[in-house]
Amino acid sequence: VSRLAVLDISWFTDSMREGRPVTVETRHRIQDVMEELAESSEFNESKGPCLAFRRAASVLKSLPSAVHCLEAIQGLPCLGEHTKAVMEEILTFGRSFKVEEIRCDERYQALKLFTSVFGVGPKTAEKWYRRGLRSLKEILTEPNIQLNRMQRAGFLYYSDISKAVSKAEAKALGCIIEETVHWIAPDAILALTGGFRRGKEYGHDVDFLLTMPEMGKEEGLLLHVIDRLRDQGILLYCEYQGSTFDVSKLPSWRFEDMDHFQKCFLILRLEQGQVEGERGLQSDPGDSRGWRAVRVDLVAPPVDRYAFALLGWTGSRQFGRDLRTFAYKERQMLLDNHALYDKTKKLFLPATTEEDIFAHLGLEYVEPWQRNA
Ligand code: DCP
Ligand code: MG
Repeated sequence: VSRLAVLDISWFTDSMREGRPVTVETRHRIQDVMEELAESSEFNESKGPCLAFRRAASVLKSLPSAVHCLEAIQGLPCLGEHTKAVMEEILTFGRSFKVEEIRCDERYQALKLFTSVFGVGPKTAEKWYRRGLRSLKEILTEPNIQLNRMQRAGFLYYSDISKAVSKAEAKALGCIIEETVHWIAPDAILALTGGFRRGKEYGHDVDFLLTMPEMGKEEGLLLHVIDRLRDQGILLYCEYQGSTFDVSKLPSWRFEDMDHFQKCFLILRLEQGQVEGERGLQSDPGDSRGWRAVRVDLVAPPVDRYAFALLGWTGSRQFGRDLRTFAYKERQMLLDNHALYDKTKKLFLPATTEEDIFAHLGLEYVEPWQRNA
């Protein structure tokens, strides 16, 4: 909601009128509009348009310079009629009437608010909306609403976990996780993944991958780590999911859901003193608690799947989607977070590093910081 409030693109028309170049910031604002349209399509279960708007945002993100005229967008890939029409509106009038209409829509506002709670997906949000609920307060005070454990944690830590996590905070959590994992198993393999591995300054959570050098030894590791975090008094919430990984299953190139590795979704307590730098914790001014709650994901694949999991969990979501589509359409290969399968040779292609996977695909290695599609 706060992001919507700051999204005012009227100044953009002034730049156009005065012939000033449109800055990188402009691009971010058009990207934001595309993301909002994608989100709105997602709420309407329009998968096609949703992906089209996300792809458009991604194309804009990758441009070396700002778009400031209609001719410039004509030559761009992945921009369909719908997307182009919206961009045309923005470039001509400095605003998108369609987006403005969406922003004012009661259902969109409610669904966006409800899904901002950890544990609340579009289906639950829709259900609450249909029951006439419009605010978080109404949900908490409605006697007939049964929240599950994850949603209760989502509401309890709402103000902390809806605040961005900084790089310094991610680093501090990295130290805690590393110390915990290596205290249990000194030879465990651990990696920071997600947006922070791609070099992002801020994220919504911190993602880690861990495994053991010997196959099968990773099985009890995650539960040990959870126990140890609990013993340290920093485990505020834990949702553990055991492995449902089936080695005989072919990878799915349309893979969008969660993978089948053992994992846990956590909320951890991070102390001010553990975060380096002047600014320390990302907390409200005047908040003197000295700690904040942070969302952390830990995923534990077997070591022979580690490279695939690392590639998948490093993201970005759009980069993963594009890579899987490339593998399928250009190489007749199926790629997901678990494996790579060559359909022509009818063979699983093993990989111990991400470099191996790019090599199998006949691609040059792409560094994590270049994967922010
Ligand atoms: N991922 C995936 N499929 C899922 C969940 C995650 O492919 N069902 C991948 C893509 C993401 C990465 O894992 O880039 C990490 O997931 P996050 O949702 O944490 O996304 P990011 O870390 O990229 O961004 P942020 O946490 O800043 O929102
Ligand atoms: Mg993340």
